[in-house]
Amino acid sequence: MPELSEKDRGHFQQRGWLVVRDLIDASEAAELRTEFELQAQAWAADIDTSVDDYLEVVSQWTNVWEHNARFRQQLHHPRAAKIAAELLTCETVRLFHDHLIVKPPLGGSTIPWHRDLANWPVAEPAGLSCWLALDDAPEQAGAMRYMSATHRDPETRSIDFLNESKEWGEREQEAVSIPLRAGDAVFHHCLTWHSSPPNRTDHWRRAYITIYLDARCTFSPERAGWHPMSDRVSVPSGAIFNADKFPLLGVLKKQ
Ligand SMILES: O=C(O)CCC(=O)C(=O)O
Repeated sequence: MPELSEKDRGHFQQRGWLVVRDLIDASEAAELRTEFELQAQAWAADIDTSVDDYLEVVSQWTNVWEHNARFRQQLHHPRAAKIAAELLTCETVRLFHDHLIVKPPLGGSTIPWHRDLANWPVAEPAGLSCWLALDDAPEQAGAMRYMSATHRDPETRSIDFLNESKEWGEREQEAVSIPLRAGDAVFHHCLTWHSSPPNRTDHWRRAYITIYLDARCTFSPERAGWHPMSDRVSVPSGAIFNADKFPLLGVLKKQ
């Protein structure tokens, strides 16, 4: 029984993003927020600093699943991986990496327009992100923005996040902002241009993002510049990713 309707799958194919309401329920979102707070305290204690000082400086963490059992459980959420496989029209998906991205009250920077694949050491355009809202994320809180249908545009070189931003000119008006409630998720294709503004509310904006690849995707370090995941790869260029660091997550049909 598929998780998504044909209409949902068609929406993703056409626009390059899809909102899935209530991927997790309110109590699961609250659990993940508490777990984040505990984990942030532990990370701060590791470097002998207060959690408040730590969170003033650090706002992104990758491979959270390796540090925290509750996020590991979330990673294995059966619906999320199944939806990813349905959207990628493949039988099995693999984790590329997870990350937590946090924008504090009245803080966080603009994440400039970019496409994910341009920065990944992955050969095939067969990946997507599941951006799961842990807090309500209305437009003013730094909600995700997309340029619909740009996943169909030709591939482009990577954007240097610190020094450049793609300007859309008048086309900026076409950008869609995706306000979410805690527990909702938006899935976006690895070629869809996206960005997010700073958080202008007095609430936290925390998101847990899982990046899925079609399990057949191959390592291509030549394709992107330095990427933090490349050090975790133990196979040669052109080979399928090693499952110890890039585990299989969703199987629609055994291969
Ligand atoms: O969380 C954000 O503000 C940006 C996330 C993003 O760019 C991504 O998930 O690819």
